[in-house]
Amino acid sequence: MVSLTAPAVKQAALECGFELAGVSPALPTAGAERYQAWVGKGYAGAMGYLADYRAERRKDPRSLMASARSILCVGKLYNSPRPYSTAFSDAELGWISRYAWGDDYHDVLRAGLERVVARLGVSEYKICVDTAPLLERSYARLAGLGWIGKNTCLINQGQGSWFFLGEVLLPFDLEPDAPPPDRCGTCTRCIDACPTDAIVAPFELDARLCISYFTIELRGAVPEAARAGVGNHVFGCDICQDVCPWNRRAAVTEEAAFAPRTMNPPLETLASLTKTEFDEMFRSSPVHRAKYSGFLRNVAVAMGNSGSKKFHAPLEKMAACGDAIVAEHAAWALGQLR
Ligand code: B12
Ligand code: SF4
Ligand code: SF4
Repeated sequence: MVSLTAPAVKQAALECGFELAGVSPALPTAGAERYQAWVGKGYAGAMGYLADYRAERRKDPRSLMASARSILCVGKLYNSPRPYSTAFSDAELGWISRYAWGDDYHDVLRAGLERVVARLGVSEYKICVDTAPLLERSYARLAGLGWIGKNTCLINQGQGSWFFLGEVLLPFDLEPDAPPPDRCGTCTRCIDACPTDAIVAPFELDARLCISYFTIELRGAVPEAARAGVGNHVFGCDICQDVCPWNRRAAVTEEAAFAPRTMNPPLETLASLTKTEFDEMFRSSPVHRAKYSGFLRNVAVAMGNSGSKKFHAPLEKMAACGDAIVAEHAAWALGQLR
């Protein structure tokens, strides 16, 4: 068992495959007020899990583990040495966002954090990766992992912002880290580059306008007015991070599970996938979250935005399919190409 001091706990995290590690107290933060205001403005859209009873639990990490005193916050890089979406102009290819090129991060981070607690020898703990009602960016900022950028992503001065967050709630006091200063300064590149104007103010994102929300979280129809802005994105969006100066020399992961498999496949290939082929192609990938129907919906929108007449035939086929949402988006896309 490792002696339970903050340096030892962070060292254990670094040795278990995390590039960033820091400690914050398990107490309510000012982020909770920002969050309440964000939900109050309706920015969560149809992501009911952000606005329901779990919103209350987000105010205090002790709602997840009553005995929690400290939070070990970790960051794990997923960046690959491949070009950014902003460097691509082939509209006949779909864009899958960088974080989804390899295996699903939830399992990878959880397994890494299980190794950390095993090494520490603690028996009382709670591991969180994304899905728990915990304000991950707020606590990671307090733990010194980075500052919250105007694009709302957590950015680390040395590593950039291409990293996932995970946490372990622990039942003992550890010396906390301090948040780093905001290094966005007068820059507004992310706000200016967002094609759907989803960053409605610095540090404030209206998810109802975000391509990531449309292509991953939203079930049902993408609002028609927003479809042109989605471009060739078929899963997620990287633009506000691609343009960030802190990602110009961003660090690259060594994690084999995040090695890129599917990045910018031809839209025609994606449109022809059967459900079984979709499951096979995106097995253990985050893309699965969009579900088959949602993914084909995204492909139809991207085809409509491509300006390419060669997509007439696959779109005609989609417009005649039994899935009302896919069919409606394909009909819209055909209208765009005409
Ligand atoms: C819902 C959600 C989304 C939504 C809403 C995103 C958003 N910005 O709120 C959508 C679907 C749009 C989304 C998109 C993405 N997401 Co997301 N998402 C989440 C989730 C589940 C909850 C976030 C949340 O509570 N949002 C509500 C807002 C209010 O909270 P917030 O962003 O945490 O923080 C805000 C305030 O608290 C405030 N704030 C807090 N403290 C402070 C302090 C100071 C000084 C300031 C100025 C501001 C400030 O700033 C923020 C903006 O309002 C988290 C996991 C989690 N449990 O936290 C992942 C998470 C934030 N997502 C993540 C990722 C990777 C993405 C994408 C990059 C995926 C992609 N490529 O498409 C994009 C990035 C889009 C973007 N610019 O944010 C990572 C972020 C890692 C990082 N380095 O920041 C997380 C942490 C998941 C994880 N475990 O790794 N996501
Ligand atoms: S992820 Fe894309 S759509 Fe969402 S805020 Fe960033 S640039 Fe805009
Ligand atoms: S692009 Fe500029 S304003 Fe936006 S997060 Fe990066 S440094 Fe901050």
